[in-house]
Amino acid sequence: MSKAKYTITAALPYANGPLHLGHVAGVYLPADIFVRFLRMNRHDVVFICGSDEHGAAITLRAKKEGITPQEIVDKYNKQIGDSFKDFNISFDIFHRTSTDLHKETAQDFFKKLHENGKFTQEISEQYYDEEYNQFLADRYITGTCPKCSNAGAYGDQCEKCGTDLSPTELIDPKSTLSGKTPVLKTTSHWYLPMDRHEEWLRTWIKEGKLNGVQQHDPKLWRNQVNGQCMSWIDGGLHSRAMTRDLDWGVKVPLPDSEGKVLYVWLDAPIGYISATKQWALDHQKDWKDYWTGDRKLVHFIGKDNIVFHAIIFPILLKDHGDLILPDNVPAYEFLNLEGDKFSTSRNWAVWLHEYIAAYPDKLDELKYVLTAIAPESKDSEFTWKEFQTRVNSELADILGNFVNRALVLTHKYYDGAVPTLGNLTPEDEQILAEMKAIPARISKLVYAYKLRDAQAEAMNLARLGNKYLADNEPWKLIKTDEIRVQTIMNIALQITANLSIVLQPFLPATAIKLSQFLNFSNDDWTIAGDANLIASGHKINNPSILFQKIEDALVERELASLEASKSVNSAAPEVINTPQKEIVSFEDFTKLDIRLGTILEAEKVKKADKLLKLLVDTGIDQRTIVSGIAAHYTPEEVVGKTVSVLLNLAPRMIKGIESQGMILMAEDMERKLSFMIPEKGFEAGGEIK
Ligand code: B3M
Ligand code: ZN
Repeated sequence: MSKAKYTITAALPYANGPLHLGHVAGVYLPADIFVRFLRMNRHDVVFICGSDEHGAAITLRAKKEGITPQEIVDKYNKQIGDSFKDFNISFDIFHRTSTDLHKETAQDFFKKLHENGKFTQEISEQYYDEEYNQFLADRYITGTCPKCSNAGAYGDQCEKCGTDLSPTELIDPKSTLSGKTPVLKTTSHWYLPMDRHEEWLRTWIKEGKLNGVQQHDPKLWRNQVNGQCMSWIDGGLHSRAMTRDLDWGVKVPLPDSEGKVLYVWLDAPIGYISATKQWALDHQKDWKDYWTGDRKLVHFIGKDNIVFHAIIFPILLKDHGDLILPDNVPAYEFLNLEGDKFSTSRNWAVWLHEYIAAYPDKLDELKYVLTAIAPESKDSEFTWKEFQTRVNSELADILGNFVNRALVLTHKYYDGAVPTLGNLTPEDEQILAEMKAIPARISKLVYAYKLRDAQAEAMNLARLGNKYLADNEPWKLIKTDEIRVQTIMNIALQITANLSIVLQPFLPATAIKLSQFLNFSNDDWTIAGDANLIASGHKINNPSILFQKIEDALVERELASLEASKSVNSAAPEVINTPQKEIVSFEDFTKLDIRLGTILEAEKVKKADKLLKLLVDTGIDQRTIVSGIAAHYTPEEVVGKTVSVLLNLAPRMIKGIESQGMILMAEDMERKLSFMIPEKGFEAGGEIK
């Protein structure tokens, strides 16, 4: 049987912020382990990733940072890409969805489906922000979740209960741009009629069959993936809009579609294809070989991306006609941090680039711990204390201790030359049999996407070696039975050589160190288990310590820095910095007549909770101004206050009252409005310049 060929993808991270350990543990590290293992087993494999540079995740971040979306994606594409490189994640390509190649690929894909009647065009009413002149899809709109009453649900999803939403389902919707209640306005979009696909999806997911032909082994799909998909399908699939009214994204490639772009969840997975195309161009390959025929497509993702990869993208791939569907969608649950969810906005996170900068010589330590606690079947938690315990008592005390003993004793007794294997005791036979069995057990687990257990199995080889030396105590035996010690040390060195192979997928840097120590290097998984990897007489090099113990000070420092971010964040809730407005000339500025005024009278405006009707002494006259401060001040509180007033604003009718000017206010960190005249000694009529 020829070896299976693989196209492996890791979810394209949004280029809107740095990566944290949750991302690493639940997508990139497992994907990397899987791919390294496949390469060692000589599978034909390509490993694809890139940054996801469209969608509201990008534009809202740009708004927050006060820079353009292009600047945001350039910034974070570089930062994320560098972190992946530094952390030694072995993508064949890390591409971008803002490239021309991607845009063309996504547009061609869309056009083909459109021409083949795979979309429907529907006119509907959607929420619209009149202040920003923008339709509000996805993250542009928030409101209360109809399922769990979470007040911060988004137009596409409630992050609290995981329910998939559409903006019109939100209770009390608000624009995330202006904070105002949106209005409904008609617009036309292209929809994917997912209801047409229910039947085949059901059999494909449940039985792994398509048109009666077995495609994949459904038993290898994780329960939560099957569960989420079936609950979607059982709940009935609906049409889903594949386009948006936005100016940031891949333009809809059809006439009369001005101002419309592809839905980010249509364009992003096609990013896997365009990345493959770029990689193929760079390596004189044909990208189609990686997306057609007899090949396993595997998407490593987080659980919040399941429906997009296991339902929507498969529909699109099938509609395209000639492309393969995923063989598996290994989805990870979430990793928590010290008892709380990772949160970018609250800065409750361990950022990958910060870890790398602080501990550049402890990357495998982090990989080891993240794999050991990976949220494969349920949410799990990273704590610095557990990090310390696992590094110290597993990596240092077992693996490091064993390797060090084996190598140091070889130098001491045999001047660094591998001793001869003599007669084997039954115990030796058993050790060798166990060593032979371990690689096969690891393989089985990796092919079943159980990487946590697979790594534990690789560590069992180190445990085996450590126990073998501890039980046989060659450092004592050397005084009475030199011949026996030769055999013991030979076996210990064969175990070490085997470790340099089986650890490669999980701890690549450590495996390289072992190879250097042993002066032996091999990346062929199929020879793992062999009891004669290094011949007697072979000279090894001097070892150094594999793993330094993690001091209490490190744990304390990291916990203190997390605590600090907690207090900073509770003091300062998130404020969205609005970008600077257009430049105005000095002449224009001097046209504004801003003066100090004193509030003489104040009363609530009927049927308007936010408005106060004020009578203001401006120094030149007394006039009525309607001001939106009722949520912050009672009428009694404002009477007598000196405030800044824009006098020559064109009068406006507000709730039937003519407002002749505007009170200028400052917004504090809590979004509370304050008057801006802090000290005494100012009187009505004073000019503000
Ligand atoms: N960028 C969502 C996420 O980072 C999205 C994944 C795209 S994969 C095609 O969770
Ligand atoms: Zn909810």
